[in-house]
Amino acid sequence: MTPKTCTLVGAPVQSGASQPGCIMGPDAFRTARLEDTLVSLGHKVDDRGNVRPETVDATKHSNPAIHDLSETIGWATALEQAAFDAAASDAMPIFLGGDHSLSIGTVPGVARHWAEKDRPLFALWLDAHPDFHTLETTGSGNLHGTPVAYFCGLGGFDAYPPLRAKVDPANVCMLGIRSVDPAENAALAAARVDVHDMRAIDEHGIAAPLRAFLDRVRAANGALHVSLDVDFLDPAIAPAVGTTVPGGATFREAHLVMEMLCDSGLVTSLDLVELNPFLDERGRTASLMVDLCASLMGRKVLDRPTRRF
Ligand code: 5AB
Ligand code: MN
Ligand code: MN
Ligand code: MN
Repeated sequence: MTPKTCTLVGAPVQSGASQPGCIMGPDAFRTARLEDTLVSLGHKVDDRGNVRPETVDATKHSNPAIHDLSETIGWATALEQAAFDAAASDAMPIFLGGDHSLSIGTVPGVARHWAEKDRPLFALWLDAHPDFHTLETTGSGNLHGTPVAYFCGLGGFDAYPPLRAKVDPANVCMLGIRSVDPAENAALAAARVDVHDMRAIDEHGIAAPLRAFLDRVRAANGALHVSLDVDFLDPAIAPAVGTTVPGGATFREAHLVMEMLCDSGLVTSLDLVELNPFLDERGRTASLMVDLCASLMGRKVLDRPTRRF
């Protein structure tokens, strides 16, 4: 793949999850040699260190389950600007989480950049969960369950920062889904999001829906943001996450997704999220996430063009 400048943006957010630990995520990715790995693939790396959240006034919501709303808004505000700046430099921003509430900032930030360039933003959501709750429907009050509904412009987010650029829900594709709450199920159907649950992947494989989505991105001259939640992966290979769900993507399914994304040349930004190093076993999940990033950024088994059958 053509060499890029990868801009690393640390986002040690943990206010959106129920268990502490994601605060250590960016340092674990650095310890697992993300930078050296990208350099060995021929890329330049610009590590901008960690973002710090804005301070916002205490905010209350009528849903009593919600916790850490002001802190999460503070992160989202700072990350929206950091993501916009990182995308504007024409590099490849890689956001190091942090829990998935960081996408409340990163996706709108890159969407604002691409809106200015008149290119539609598409999003590939690799996750066990659709993260499609609004502030009204979340039962756990864990705000890492809300980013997609927010950046797709659904109602019920008066407390979050006003969206400067939204993502059309028709431009979102989800793979690996296997835990959906009833309110999310209804909202996903109404918004016509392209959701592929693990049952569909078992039956048809993971390549077919991804290929169809990438064809749509290419036809629209779109930009593509990829959001990789550790719990997309099967917990047997990726234990370091607070929200494990059995029956996730295998090692090869996950690498195949990354290899196909690499071949497509369409990916313009990436979130690596939900890594909780406190729950890891000798760094194996952090290392697997770095290896998946390497596949996305050009690591190949054979040094020759991919054969098509
Ligand atoms: B994650 C659940 N739907 O709302 C909720 O890990 C899980 O970013 C959300 O995908 C999981 O609490 C959020 C039950
Ligand atoms: Mn998630
Ligand atoms: Mn998840
Ligand atoms: Mn999670």
